[in-house]
This record gives sequence, structure tokens and C-alpha cells, in this order.
Amino acid sequence: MLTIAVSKGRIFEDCMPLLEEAGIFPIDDPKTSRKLILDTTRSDVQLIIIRATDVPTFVEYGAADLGIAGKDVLLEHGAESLYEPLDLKIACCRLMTATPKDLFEIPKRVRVATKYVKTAQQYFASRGIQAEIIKLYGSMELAPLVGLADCIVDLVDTGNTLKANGLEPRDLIMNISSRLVVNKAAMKMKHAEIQALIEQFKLTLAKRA
Ligand code: PRT
Ligand code: MG
Repeated sequence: MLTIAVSKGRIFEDCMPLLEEAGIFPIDDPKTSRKLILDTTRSDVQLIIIRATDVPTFVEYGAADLGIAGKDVLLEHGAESLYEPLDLKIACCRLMTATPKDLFEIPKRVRVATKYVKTAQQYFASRGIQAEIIKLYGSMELAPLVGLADCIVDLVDTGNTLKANGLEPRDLIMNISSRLVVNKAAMKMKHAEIQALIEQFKLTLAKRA
């Protein structure tokens, strides 16, 4: 049995076509079902539905053999504990700094609100900027509006969320996409099955390119 960990939001939407090309259709509709373990049309594959940020944890501990997670989430988790064999090129966006529109110069000692603490720390350190990082779990855009921070680090897709809050994107930290991750022990123990799945995903991705 192969267990694949996926999250319910935008990654699920984007990864379904990939899974379907590999013959993996969930039997219950994840949109309406409350089940957290979904059987699929392949009797040797099940899906578990978890929070996006929990995917690397389940895969690291072997509770799932494989997972699909955003590079943003993987960077924060620390990648050493997982194999990352494939960039699935789905759920793409950019990790960026953003500030209020009328802020012309970022202060020498900048306060940054973000849920990406590690990545932000590394980014500002690499640029020699002294940053005080304030960890938030959501609604980062609010922080500069109420004086909690000068700047945020967040994901940007269309830019509409920033715009609606009087912010603008400044520097690109990294292009983000979702990756296939694999538990290290499973990669050895279930090598043939996992490799076959990776090859199938590669084929689908090649057809798209
Ligand atoms: O379940 P939970 O809410 O805890 O997890 P989650 O919010 O991380 O899940 P989800 O489904 O929202 O995001 C999962 C993954 O999708 C992320 O880890 C990213 O890798 C990827 N992704 C791609 C995005 C976006 N695009 C994106 N635009 N994740 C979030 N956003 C948010 C962004 O944080 C901001 O609030 O959308 C807003 C900006 O969008 P625009 O279009 O207004 O710029
Ligand atoms: Mg979300």
C-alpha cells in the first residue's frame, strides 16, 4: 500500500489531474466527504488529507510514503529529512517582500511580519539587513497597516491581496511551486512502486511542457 499525503486547498485542485493520469481517483469526493483517509480507484494507493504545513511531518515520520507540498512549506520544515525528487510545477506563486505603497526606503533595522520565519531570517541575513522577525499565522497584510511591522514576507500570486490592502510587492525571494516528497525509508523499501509513480508523473509533466 502507498499512502500519499495531500492538502485540501489549491494544491489538491492542481494535483488531481496528475494523480488521475496515474489512475488514482479518490472514491469519495474530498470536497464533500469528511473522511481523512480516502481510498482510490487503485487498491494499492490511499490518500490522506491534511493541512498543507503538516505534509512534510507526515512524510518525514513515514505516516505517509509520499506527499505533495509547496516549496515554501518545505523550506520552513527543513528539507534534509525528505527526498524531493520532482518539481510538479503546480500551485505556483512567488515568495516576496511587500511594504505599504508609500514606503520608499526600508529602514536599516526592519520589522518583518511573516509565517515564513526561517526563510525570511535567511533572506535578510544574506542581504546584510538586520531584521526583527515577527511570527504570524495568517493575515500578514494587516501587520504594516496597524504598525506591527514595516514589511511582510508572503506568497503572491495575482497581487490582488496586497493591492486591496494598500501594499505592493518589492523583492522576489523565491519562485514557489509544489514538490513531490518521499519518505527516505519508503524510497528504499517500496522502491519499484514509488519509482513507477514518479515516472508516471514525469510523463504527465513532460506532456504539459
Ligand atoms: O490549510 P491551511 O490554510 O493551513 O494551509 P495553506 O493556507 O498553506 O493552504 P493553501 O491551500 O492556501 O496553500 C497551499 C500552498 O499553495 C502554499 O503552501 C503554496 O505553496 C501554494 N500557493 C500558491 C499559495 C498561493 N499560491 C497563494 N496565493 N498559497 C497561498 N496563497 C495566498 C497568499 O498567502 C496570500 O494570502 O493567497 C494570497 C495572495 O494571492 P493573490 O492572488 O491575491 O496574490
Ligand atoms: Mg490557506
